[in-house]
Amino acid sequence: MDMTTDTKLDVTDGFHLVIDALKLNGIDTIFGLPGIPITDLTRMAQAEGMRVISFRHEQNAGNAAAIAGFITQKPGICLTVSAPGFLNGLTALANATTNCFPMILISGSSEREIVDLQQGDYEEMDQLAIAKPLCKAAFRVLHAEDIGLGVARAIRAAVSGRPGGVYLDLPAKLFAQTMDAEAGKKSLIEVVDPAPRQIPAPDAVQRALGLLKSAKRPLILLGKGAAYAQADMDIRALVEKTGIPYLPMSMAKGLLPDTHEQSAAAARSYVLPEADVVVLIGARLNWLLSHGKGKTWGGKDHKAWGGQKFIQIDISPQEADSNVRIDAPVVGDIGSCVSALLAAIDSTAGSNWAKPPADWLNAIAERKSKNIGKMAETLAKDPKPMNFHSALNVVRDIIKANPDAMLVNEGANALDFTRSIVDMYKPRKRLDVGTWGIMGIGMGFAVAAAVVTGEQVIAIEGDSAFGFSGMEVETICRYNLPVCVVIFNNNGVYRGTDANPTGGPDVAPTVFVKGARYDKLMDAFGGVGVHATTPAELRKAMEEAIRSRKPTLINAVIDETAGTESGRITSLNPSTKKK
Ligand code: FYN
Ligand code: ADP
Repeated sequence: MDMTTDTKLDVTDGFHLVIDALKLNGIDTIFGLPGIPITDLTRMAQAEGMRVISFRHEQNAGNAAAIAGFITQKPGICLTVSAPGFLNGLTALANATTNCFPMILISGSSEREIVDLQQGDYEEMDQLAIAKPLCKAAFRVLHAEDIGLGVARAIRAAVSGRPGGVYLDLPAKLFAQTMDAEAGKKSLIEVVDPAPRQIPAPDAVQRALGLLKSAKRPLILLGKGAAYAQADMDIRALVEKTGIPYLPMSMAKGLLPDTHEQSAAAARSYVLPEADVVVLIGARLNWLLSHGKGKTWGGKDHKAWGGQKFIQIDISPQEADSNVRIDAPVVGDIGSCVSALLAAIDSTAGSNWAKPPADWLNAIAERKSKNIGKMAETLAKDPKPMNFHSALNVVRDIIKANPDAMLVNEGANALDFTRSIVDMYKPRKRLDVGTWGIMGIGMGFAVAAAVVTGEQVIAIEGDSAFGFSGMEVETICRYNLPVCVVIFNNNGVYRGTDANPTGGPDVAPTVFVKGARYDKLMDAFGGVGVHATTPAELRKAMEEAIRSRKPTLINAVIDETAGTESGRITSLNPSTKKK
């Protein structure tokens, strides 16, 4: 036997099996940060044609992966080094799980034998155990031949059912393990139907339909689950066919254009307590909806039920009754549920579906036009110094002229004012702080939005919020991404006017350096930094950023007295919170 053929047997290794498994499943981008033991993995992934986006801090890479998952319905991949890098990625993993964004945090880890005996390995940590309670599923792969399986399980866990964050632990030793290339190839799994449709039960659909028919003051609430589902046409058809007014939650803005005549966004505090039947589509009755009860919903105190009946469309069967009774749960994927509801409407009522009573629609229209009129008045003012409204009037025009642009938004006042002032025209364009109201998503989301969509990104940032991920402006410059960051700089958290009551040398805890020039941060990395003190300067700079697609950071100077404590959620501060 000729021994030379044997020694020439093709081999593969753990590094390549990870890359091949991801590629086989259509995953072409990794967000991460190189270091021991995954530096070579990032190099090899790039050599194999994957896009590898390197960040300055893992939390930002993790946020990028999470939002890439939301935009694409494919799990976003975040790759980190062991212990400290892994821990830095965990906030993003937990946030992704909380928000139902599919992502996979892949971390290198230290040697199991040493970790388990606590012998003090380099970056020793039992990462799998720590990740478990913070994500939807967690797996560890010990043998190269199981890499395909581990990746397949991670993908299924991330995107099937209610999406979420998944942890995949890859010990350092695994990467160098070799195996026969052909056997390696065979060990990989191309996941078939990773997020299977879940068809709602016909009786659940009929129950929902019956309730809807009985409604005198119906309301549809669209959440980010509805945006995630990419069932845009059917959702629009349901809204328009039934004529029911709808309220978009923050990241569902644009699912139908905010200028749609059935949008009740500008009459929010009127419709919630007045509605008699509410259809929740991919929205949870959590704190953002006052748990479905209390004064927001017309209850006599914050614990009291307002009398509404609820239909809830959700993929998670456990979501119903989490806060108040759900009279008609419809469990399934939103695409299937909405189309089943549409079909049921067609077969019972055809084109004769009775639109909601005119007095309900007229009352909403009246509130809306009053609020919109008031808003228009405020936006028309040109105060000196510039305030949130006059600055956002510019952003509003820019988004209207560029409806494909991705809008990233974080802060307190910078978040709340942007949400109500800046209309969105297309689905999944508004990316923000989500279920936790988390700060720090800004630059990670901006990078991912640019990388994944290729569209212009506009990030509207409070000056405090920006600080959490600000160093990633270097990443934005390095990859030459079309990101325009606008910092609403009012010299502090909420505003810049707090004083130290003792008169001591330290400034108040909420106050930053006055007159900070964030724009110079961008100059340092070769991007375009602009200092804007008027709406005209802001407009010019934003228009130029969009025209040139150059990385741009605009330091928009806002009146330091503008802004309230915690924006619209002041009441959640313990000193003002209701007992
Ligand atoms: C909305 N509104 C408008 C418009 N859109 N008026 C005129 N024109 C337009 N287009 C009105 C709307 O009717 C409300 O007025 C008000 O503007 C605010 O609307 P919004 O933002 O939809 O409503 P609200 O009450 O703030 O919503 C509650 C919430 C929201 C909890 C869903 O505040 C939210 O998403 N918050 C997230 C906060 C967060 O996470 N912060 C980060 C941490 S900050 P009225 O109807 O008169 O009420 C840490 O400190
Ligand atoms: P919002 O904050 O906008 O109200 P939430 O994050 O609270 O939105 O709610 C999203 C809901 O959508 C979750 O309950 C989740 O289970 C559900 N969801 C996510 N994706 C889908 C889908 N494809 N089909 C059905 N429900 C989904």
